[in-house]
Amino acid sequence: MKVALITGITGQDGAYLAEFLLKKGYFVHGLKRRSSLFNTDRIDHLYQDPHEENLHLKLHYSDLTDSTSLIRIIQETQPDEIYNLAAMSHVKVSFDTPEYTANADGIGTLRILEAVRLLGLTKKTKVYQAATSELYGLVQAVPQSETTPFYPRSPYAVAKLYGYWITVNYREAYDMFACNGILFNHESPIRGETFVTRKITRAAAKIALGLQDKLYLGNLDAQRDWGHAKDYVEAMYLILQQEKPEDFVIATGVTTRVREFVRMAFAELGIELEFSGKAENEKGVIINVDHERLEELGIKNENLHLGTTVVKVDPKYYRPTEVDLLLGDPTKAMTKLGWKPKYDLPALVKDMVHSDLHLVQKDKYLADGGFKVMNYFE
Ligand code: NDP
Ligand code: GDR
Repeated sequence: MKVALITGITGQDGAYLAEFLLKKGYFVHGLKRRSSLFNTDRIDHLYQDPHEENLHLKLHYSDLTDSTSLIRIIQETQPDEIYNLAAMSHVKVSFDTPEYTANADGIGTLRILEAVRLLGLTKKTKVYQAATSELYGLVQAVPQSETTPFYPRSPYAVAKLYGYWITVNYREAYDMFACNGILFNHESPIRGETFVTRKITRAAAKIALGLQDKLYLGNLDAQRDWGHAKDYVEAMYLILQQEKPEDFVIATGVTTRVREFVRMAFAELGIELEFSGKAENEKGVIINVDHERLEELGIKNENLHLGTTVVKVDPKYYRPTEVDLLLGDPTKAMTKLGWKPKYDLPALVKDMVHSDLHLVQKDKYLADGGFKVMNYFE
């Protein structure tokens, strides 16, 4: 039985990857951080009581900032493959916590690679490093491929740049099977609620059901190459199954503005929006409501009036330095890995909106019953 160790198993990608590897027959070890509340929601459906026989999934307390626990766990688990997905992954938050971000995302990568080397596992253990399209930052060329120069634009991206190069260096210096997956944005129904796509799909569902009045966003002009996380974890696995360790761009090859994503999400619920105004004064206003569609979705809300502003800009969501345009060229992955995404953007939006509608319907039920429902708008 192959053994995998996933750092960041409680995150979006960690959860999908764990499910994928378990289906392939792997024994999966995962690192989780201690938190004051349970933080395993995304993998609860995979969880096995450690007292069970025939165990396939085991969680270990650790942290990417804690070398000794990483060394101990890698020694105990002797993994064939390590997927280093753990990170402080929010670009905007990295401007607030730059030092911690550098420690976890940059030096954390070194700690994993160095543990493998110290334990004499360089010939046994393959390492996947979660690199990112944020490395391209300030646009040098489009579409962005494995040979496009990097120009990181946030403490997060700078930390990931270190992670990228230390992975290349360990591959070359110690002949390790260590690879970077340069993944472009990928989303899903279990995407963190403060990333823009999930913030939008959740708000669209809440506004449709009357649990929220407005959605406040930052830069609506940013362009992103959005794919589905389910497709992207498959690429991570394929990258480690190659004969030679190499780095790969994983992307859809299509880019879309944030504003258009908003429009698509609301349209999925039968609410048509029009945007007017510029920069901080831009607004998204309801210009049509498809009542048949609302009925079909079980949505009853008398307050969805034409002319109502439901989207506004709040400059607090702007970043000190922005990444304006990401558009990936996945040719190498498609040719060498045989990787091809199953989801396009409309299918991704549909998946996310319907999942959030379902979740928000539960909130509505509670709210109608007089229970308090928390609304976090970050
Ligand atoms: P998430 O933010 O959903 O998950 C991050 C995971 O890392 C969580 O399990 C989190 O734990 C864990 N974590 C954070 N800090 C530490 C730490 N110091 N020690 C141990 N664990 C820690 O991210 P995604 O799943 O979206 O992304 C996975 C990886 O891929 C990240 O490295 C991200 O930077 C990178 N990436 C993501 C892309 C995307 O579009 N999703 C694109 C390109 C790269 P907890 O649950 O306790 O918070
Ligand atoms: P990103 O994702 O920074 O690309 O990083 P995010 O969804 O946070 O932002 C995408 C774009 O949307 C703009 N934006 C907003 N973003 C957020 N979060 N909230 C808002 O209200 C808002 N309004 C507009 C942003 O300015 C940005 O241009 C993600 C993370 O998963 C990283 O870990 C990963 O490396 C990259 O994708 C690839």
